[in-house]
Parts: sequence; C-alpha cells; structure tokens
Amino acid sequence: MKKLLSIASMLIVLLNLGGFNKAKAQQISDEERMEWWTDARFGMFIHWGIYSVPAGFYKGEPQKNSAEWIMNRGQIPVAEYAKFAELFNPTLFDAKEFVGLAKEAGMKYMVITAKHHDGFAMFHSKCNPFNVVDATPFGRDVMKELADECAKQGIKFGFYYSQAQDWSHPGGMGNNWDKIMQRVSSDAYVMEKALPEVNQLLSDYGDIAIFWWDTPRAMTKEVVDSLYHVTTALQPAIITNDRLGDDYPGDHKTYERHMPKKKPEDKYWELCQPVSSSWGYRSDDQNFQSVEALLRNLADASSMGGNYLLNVSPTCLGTLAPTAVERLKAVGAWMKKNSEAIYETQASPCSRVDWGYITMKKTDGNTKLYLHVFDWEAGKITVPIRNKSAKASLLTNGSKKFKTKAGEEGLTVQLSGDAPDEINSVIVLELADAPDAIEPKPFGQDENGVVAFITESAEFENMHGLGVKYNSSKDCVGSWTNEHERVYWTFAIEKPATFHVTAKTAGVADSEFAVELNGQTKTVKLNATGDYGDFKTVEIGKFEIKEPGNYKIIFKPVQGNWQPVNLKDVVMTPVK
Ligand code: H79
Repeated sequence: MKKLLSIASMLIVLLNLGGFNKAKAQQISDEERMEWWTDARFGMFIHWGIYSVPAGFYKGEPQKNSAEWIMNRGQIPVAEYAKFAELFNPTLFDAKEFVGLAKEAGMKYMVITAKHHDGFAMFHSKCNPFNVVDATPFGRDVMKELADECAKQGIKFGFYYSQAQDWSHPGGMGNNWDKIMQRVSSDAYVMEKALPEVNQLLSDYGDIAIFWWDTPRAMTKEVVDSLYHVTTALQPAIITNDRLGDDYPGDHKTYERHMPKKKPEDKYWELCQPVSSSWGYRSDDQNFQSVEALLRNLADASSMGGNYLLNVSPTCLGTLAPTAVERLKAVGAWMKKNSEAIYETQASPCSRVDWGYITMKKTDGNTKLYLHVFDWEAGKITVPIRNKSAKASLLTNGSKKFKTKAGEEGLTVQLSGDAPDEINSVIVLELADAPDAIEPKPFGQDENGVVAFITESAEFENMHGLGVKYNSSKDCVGSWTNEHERVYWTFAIEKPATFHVTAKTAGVADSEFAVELNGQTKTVKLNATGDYGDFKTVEIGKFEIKEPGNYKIIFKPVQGNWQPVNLKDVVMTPVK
C-alpha cells in the first residue's frame, strides 16, 4: 500500500508542482476557502454520460431507477455498454448556453459528472480510451468546453468523480455481472485509472472549485489519502465533499434527495437533488418538481444554513428537456428580484414556522430577517422572537410596509393586499437588536403522561439521507434494509415514571432489533407479519425514567439477525 502513496507523490514530482509549495505558502483558512461556497447557496449539478443514449431503456424494456445506473440494472456487459458511446453525438450541445442557463437560474456554481460508476470519461482521458473524445463520433472534450465557459461567465466549476466504483475497469468496484471480465486488483484500478484521471482533471482544466466524490465503497485509507493528497496539492483552494472515504469528513456534509428535517449540526452542508426523478436523462421521466417545490427547497436549505445543488440531465443530443429549462428559468425569474434573501444569508435564528422559511443577514450589529412567505393567505404571520419592534417592508418594493405587533408567541406581521409573488413573497424584517428566538416547547408527554411518537417525526442515522426513511403512503418508517442504520426520536419528560413501550412492525421475514432508552436496552424478536403493510403490535418492555429531562429512544437492528421491517406507532405508557 505504501506503493500507492509513493505513486501519488511520484505523480506530483513528475508534474513538478512548483506551485504546490507556493500554494502551501499562501494557504488560506478553511473559513476563507468556504466563503464563496456559503455565499452562493445555489448550484447546478449535471449528470451527463453515455447512459443518456439508452435513456432508461435496454432492449426495449424500461430499467428501474435512475438512468445512470442502467449498466448495473440491466446487467449490461462492458463490451455491449461501450456501444452506447458509438451513438453518443450531442451535436446540439452548447457550453455557452448551458452556463448561461445556470446563471439565469441564479446558480453560482456547477458540478458535472467527469466519470460516473459506469467508468466512461466525459473528458479526454489520457489513460483510458473509453472517453468522450476517443470513443464517440462527437470527439469533443465537453468538460473542457464547460470549464472554459464557466471561467468566462464567472461560474465556479467542479467535477463529480466516482472514485471507488467503476463497472468498466476490471479492478473497479461494483461489476459482478460481466463474466468475461478478468478481474485485477483494486490497486491496479486506482493506479492505472482513478489516480491519473483525477490528476488530469485537476491539472488541465483550469481552476477547479469543487471535487465531488461519490460512494466511498471499500476505500482503504491509503487510497483515500493518496487521492486526497493529489486533490489538495494541485488545487489548494478546492472544496471537497464527505464521500471520499468512510472516515474522511471533507469540507461539507452531503444529503442526497431528502432535505434534512432540522438544521444539521455541521457548519457546511449541501442537499443535492434531481429536478425530476432521475439524475441521468430518462426519456420517460416526466416527474419534474414544481417551481413552488424548487423555491421551497432553496429557501428551506438556506434557512438551515445549507446549499442546494439542483441536478439537470442532458440528453444524448446535448440539450435539456424543455420542462427542465422552464423550471430553471422560473426559479431565475424569482431570484432576479429576490436573491438578496438567498445569497450571503445565514440560517434562521428561529425554529421552523408553518407559513414559510426565514433567512438572516447580520451586518454591523444590524439584523435583517428575510421572511419567505409561502402562505400569504394566512393574513398574518408570526416570527417566534421576543424582539419588541421591527420595521417590515417588501423586499421587491421597500415602500410597501407592514404593521408588526409583539405578542406571547412572537412578533406578528400583518399581511395586506394580494400576494406580491405567486409563490414566495419576501418581507424584510429589520430588527433594532439581535434576534432573541423563542424556543418551541419540546415534544413530550400528554396529560396522562403518555408519549405517543409521531412516526413522521422519526430521525435517522443513515448515509447521506439515503436508506431508511419515512414512507408517507404507509405512514411508517421504511426502506430499512441496512442493519447499520438506526431510527430514533427525541422527547422531553416532565413527569418521570416507569414506561411500558410498544410499537407496530410489519415485515416478510423474522427480524430482531434492540431498543435503547435512558441507558437501558431491550432486544426484541420481530415475527414476520406476512406483508410490509400488515402491522402487528410488539411489546418492547419496561423502561425506567427517574429524572425530568430530554431523552432519546433508539431502534437498532441486531446485526446478523436483521431483515427489513416497517415501523410505526411507538408509544410509551406510564405503568400504574
Ligand atoms: O450520482 C447520483 C447517484 O447515481 C449516486 N449519487 C447521486 C449523486 C448514487 N450512487 N449510489 N447511490 C447513490 C446510492 C445507492 C443506491 C442504490 Fe440503487 C440502491 C443502489 C442500488 C439500490 C438506486 C436504486 C440506484 C440503483 C437502484
């Protein structure tokens, strides 16, 4: 393994990175390095590859899930998959138009798939002929065109690179279906392909603002270290995510598809999400998020201090579906008038509100709260702060003022007239003092001392927000296939007691979980109920709580005995 590290250092010596030391000498603090990224709040993700040729269909059959997984879902042999490259000819692609669209939408950065799990390089890879220049009739380095255009138009540019999986290289992770492939070691893959390609991407494409790793499967510490070393040595100001290796936090946390329910504890985080169902282009994917949903996501992420990386999926002709363009332009029209409430803002100082979202800007002792009002019909809205006075006016028209009134629950703003924006009207609340937030009463016991957990409020320990999650159609916790994932609720106890805990589970095989509360653990066997929708009550046992305070009830799969179950209706009843 030392070999890998020495390869990494050799590459750096070979490239004679005189700049390396210079960059080190100019090293900036993490905070300075992250500043543009935090200010930006909104970026464009692009999943583009030769999977846009089959566009979700193989041999006439739709393949399930996201289009970039088609090689895996269809168990397509490498030689056969390579034929899609011969059909990849995106003659309508225009980097200028693409970057222009990101800009028009109000996005400040762009991250594009240089190589996805399929192993195809969307750039002119020097070590791998399976690339967009050498293997397609198109023959243009689309990454170079986009990198140059982003530099021209002032958009920060970054690469997505799947470093562990590679279904076309015999040493890459993930391909267990191509029986012709003569496997080689994963070290060979890293040394022949991943490391040189990452190196090239960081050397030949100008300033690379972001490196977006994905699926850190079975990455050894040596590989992670050498990839990390090359990245930061070549582009010292680069921002990397938390997906390089399991124990490598990177600069920011990632959430995939699902918005965190409450503000993450991490200082820097980003939600990535496709504008429709699939990341890569699927010809049958019409499930576009509405403009309202997109504006909500942007405001929601900003109100919790995070970034929103919204994905689009170019076709094999190099264009976007008209609906995707329409959605981005609509978001852009809103941003044109209201971006002050997004860029350079901080998280809301308050807990969630039911009428919309709050973002904040603090400058020189002066605090502005931006009230993103989605529910104008409410007539009046309450901001949960104790501050007595504030000036309220419309962001898009400062002369339009609103009356405010201090009360028990906070400062109420009286809305008047028609909604200024069809979706999200922003009111600027200027506070004379620092915001003094009113904390909501924590969830806890009812008048009988019972704690009836709301299934939808469950929290999870999962990977990047994927895996176990709330299933709204069955009102249960579901997709719990991974035995390392946990489900928990936090709650407050005012009247201590011994509690009898029950829950409902459903599953098609016998399973087992452990329930932990206040230092006590009960292991519970779960009998198959026959169907994932057929719930049966399970007795979890008795737990003693002697002190009032805040607690957490945690459900953990028993490793080795775990089979997926759906979970709902967890109840703690005081024992008489
Ligand atoms: O690039 C996008 C995804 O392809 C990638 N991350 C985003 C940004 C990603 N790779 N793996 N995963 C996300 C998580 C694994 C999902 C899986 Fe599945 C569940 C793999 C197999 C089952 C979803 C369903 C993908 C294929 C079938």
